[in-house]
Amino acid sequence: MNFTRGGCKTSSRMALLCSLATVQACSGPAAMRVVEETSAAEPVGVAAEPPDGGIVPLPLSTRAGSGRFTIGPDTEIQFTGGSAEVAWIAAHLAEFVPVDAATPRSTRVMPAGTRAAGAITLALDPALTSLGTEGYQLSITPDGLTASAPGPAGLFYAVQTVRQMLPADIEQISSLGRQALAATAIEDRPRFVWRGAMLDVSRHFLGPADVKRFIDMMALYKLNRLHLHLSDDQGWRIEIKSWPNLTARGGSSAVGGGPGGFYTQAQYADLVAYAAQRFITVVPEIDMPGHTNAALASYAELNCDGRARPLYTGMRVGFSSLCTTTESTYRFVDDVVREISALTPGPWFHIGGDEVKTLSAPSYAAFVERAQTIVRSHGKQMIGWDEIAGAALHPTTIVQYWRPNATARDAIRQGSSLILSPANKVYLDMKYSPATSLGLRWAGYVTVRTAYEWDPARLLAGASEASILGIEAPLWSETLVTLDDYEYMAFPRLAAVAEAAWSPQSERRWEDFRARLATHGARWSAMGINYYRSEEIPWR
Ligand code: IFG
Repeated sequence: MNFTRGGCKTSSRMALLCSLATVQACSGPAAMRVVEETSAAEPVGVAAEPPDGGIVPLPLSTRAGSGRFTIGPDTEIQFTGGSAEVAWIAAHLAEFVPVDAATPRSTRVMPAGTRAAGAITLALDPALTSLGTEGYQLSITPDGLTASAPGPAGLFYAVQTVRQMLPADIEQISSLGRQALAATAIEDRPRFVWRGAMLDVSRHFLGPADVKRFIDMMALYKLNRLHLHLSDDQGWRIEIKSWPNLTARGGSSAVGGGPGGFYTQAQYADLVAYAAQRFITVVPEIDMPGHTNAALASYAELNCDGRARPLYTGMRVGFSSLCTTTESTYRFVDDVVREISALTPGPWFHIGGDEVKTLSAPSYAAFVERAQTIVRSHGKQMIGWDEIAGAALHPTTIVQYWRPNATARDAIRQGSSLILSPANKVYLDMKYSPATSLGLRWAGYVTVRTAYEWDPARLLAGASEASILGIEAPLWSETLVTLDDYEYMAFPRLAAVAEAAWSPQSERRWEDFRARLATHGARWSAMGINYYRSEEIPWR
């Protein structure tokens, strides 16, 4: 019986795998064979050669070996470094390793330290410091497959690489024959540390299960930052216990007047944990002082005239602002930042700061500086859209560059680190072409090639590689309602962004990328991803 991965259908399977893995983890270095009861036999044979070199993002270095390593029903997965994290990664890999339909198999644990020929080994090796915290080595020979990394993130990324070497149909849980992997030696590590996507869950709300599906898709491409745009004019999407009306009223609507929605604090914490398990750090954004109509509609005291605003379901921007001259605003900011920061293990809190048209420059700068003090008082580093560079920024504050015709001069002058989100290259709510029904076009049409073919280190004069943390692709949801809509706009362009953020600039070529990406359409179909079959890619 086949059923696709992702979503609740497979969570019971994953729970089984994890429980087995956790049991193994406490026995130190262990080998485990994790299989499950599968239904009626399907032919066991050697599957077609896995897609040759279809890995995205392109690894730092790949050397072909000779011969092949066959993964079959008897292949053991062993892991060393016995942490629960590594055990989970082994169980995660076990989801993609072929299982034998012939006979149900129980779990077999090999004595610690026994290396069976033909085994898959995941090994933590702190000595591999040259690979950085996210790098890994992958050695595939006829005798076995070994992934080594100085930290668990590298092992997780090695598994994503192995996953992409296996045929697309491993993405569906079905019994498969033996899989042959070409002998290969890979050494890999990312160019940039910030490889992200942003979900605007405010214009339209996206439920927790859909956000988890999106996280699964991000993980396949080694993305590691999920920025959640949790508030805006049209909706407040996270429970704040000290200001309950923010969700009771501010969370009750959306663009177009739909029902809206919000995450309880427990649901937000669960999303943060789900992302962290896949080495993705959640970055919460509460946009301020602008883009705040949902809050202004929820509490009269946040408005300078003391009158609560009506809910807003349109698509205009720039008309709203917290009242920066009343102390209740700063009590509000402090309470919101405190409650969300307590639920957010990641080091960052994003205050937005974009498109404030109703404040003078000095009033805006004074607000940003006060918000910065509040964010830091709760132990977080502040991030803001590039307008915040008009204020005096703390050295740890990060500027997220988005406006194509801006220069980020003030940010560069202040020596701020930058996240690059140029709207004319990575705003995934931009239409692919005039024929794209979803999305906007104020920053121009963004083709897959546009999203791919640029060098982050040469985008902004004065912004050298050292000041660039990396890239983040926003998905604004004025016109996106369902997960299908997000998937349509995100794929294939998010894979292009992932490679631009991970792979060496000198090795990146559009023609090579599009040929490699051509094999991913079948994988996305197997995963149930509603991707855009761009005519730029020779899908196969
Ligand atoms: N700009 C606004 C977003 C959204 C976007 C849609 C930023 C930082 C246009 N601000 O991008 O709220 O409306 O493409």
